[in-house]
Amino acid sequence: MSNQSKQNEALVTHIYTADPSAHVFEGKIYIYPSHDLEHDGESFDDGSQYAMEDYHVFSMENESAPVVDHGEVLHVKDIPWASKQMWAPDAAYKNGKYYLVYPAKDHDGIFRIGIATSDNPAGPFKPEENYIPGSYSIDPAVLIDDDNKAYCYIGGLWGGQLEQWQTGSHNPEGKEPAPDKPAYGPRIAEFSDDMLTFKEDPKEISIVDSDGNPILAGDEDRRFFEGAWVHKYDGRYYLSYSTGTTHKIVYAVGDNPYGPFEFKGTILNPVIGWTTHHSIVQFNDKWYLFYHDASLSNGINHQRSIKFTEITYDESGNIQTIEPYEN
Ligand code: FUB
Repeated sequence: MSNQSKQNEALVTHIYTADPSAHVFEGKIYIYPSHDLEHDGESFDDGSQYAMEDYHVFSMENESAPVVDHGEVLHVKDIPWASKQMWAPDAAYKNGKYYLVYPAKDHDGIFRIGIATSDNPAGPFKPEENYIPGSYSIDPAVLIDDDNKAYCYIGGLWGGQLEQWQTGSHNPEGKEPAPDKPAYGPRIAEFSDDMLTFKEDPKEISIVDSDGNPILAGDEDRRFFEGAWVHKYDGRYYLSYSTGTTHKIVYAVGDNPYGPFEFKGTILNPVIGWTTHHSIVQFNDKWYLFYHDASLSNGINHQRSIKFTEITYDESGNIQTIEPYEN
C-alpha cells in the first residue's frame, strides 16, 4: 500500500480509537490513542458519553506499512487510584524506560494524571499506585527537550475540569472567564528525573496575539480548549491545541517550553465529529499530523478513528493549513 493511500484514512477499523499521540521509538511509529467503546447513549457537554476504560498501543514500521495492534496495555481496573474515563494519553522514553502518561477520574470524580511504565514501547504498562501529586485536568502531553528535561502539558475545559483549578486548589464551582478576559491557558510542569512526580506546581502558559496581548476567552477561533501538544521545529517550540467549540487544531510558537507562545494560525480545519485532537511527529525527513474524526462511525461523536496526514512548513516556519477531506 502506498504512503499516499494510507493518509487521511481510518488507521484502525476493528475498534474505535481517538486522541492519537504518535512517537518514533526504536525506528518505528508508535501510536498511543484512547479507545472509544461503542454504545447508544447520548452526548453531554462534560464528555461523559466517552466510554473509555483501557488503552491499546499501535505501531507502523513506516508510514505506509500495516498498522499492528499490540493489544490492551493498561485497564482502569488495574489502577488503584482510578475509577473511570481513561481519556487521551501520551507516552515518552527516558531513563531507558517507556512511560505511559494518562488522565483518569479518581474515586472522587476528579481528573488526575497517572503514570505507567514498561521496558517495551508496545507495553504492557505497569501503573503506579497513586496519581502524580499535584496533577489535575486532562490531555497530558510530554516534551523531552534537547537537554533531556521532561515537561508535562495538561489541561482541558468543560469535562476536562481546567476551570476548577484556577485558584491554586480545587474548586468544583470554577467557571470559564468572561469573554473579554484572558482565556485560561494550558499548564506545564517539569517532571522529576524519575518521571514519577512533578518538580513544581503546574504553571499556566500564556498564549498571545502578534501584539503580545493575551488571547481572550471569547475568541473561540484562537483560545485554548484542550489537547495541547508541543514539538520543536528549527529550534522553536510549537504549541498546538484544539479550540473545542470551533473545532480547529491551531498553533502558537515560542522560544522556551514555558512560553509565552504567539498565536500563528490553523493547522487542521474541522473534522466530522465534535472533538478534534492531534499530535505532531517527525519520521525520517517528513512531518505528520495524527488526528481523529468520526467518519467511520458516520458522525457518532463518541466513536472516533485515528488518521494521519503530512504537514508542511513554509520557509518562515509557518504550518500550512490542512483541509481534512481534500486530498
Ligand atoms: O477522548 C476524550 C476527550 O475528548 C479527550 O481527552 C479530549 O481531548 C477530546 O478528544
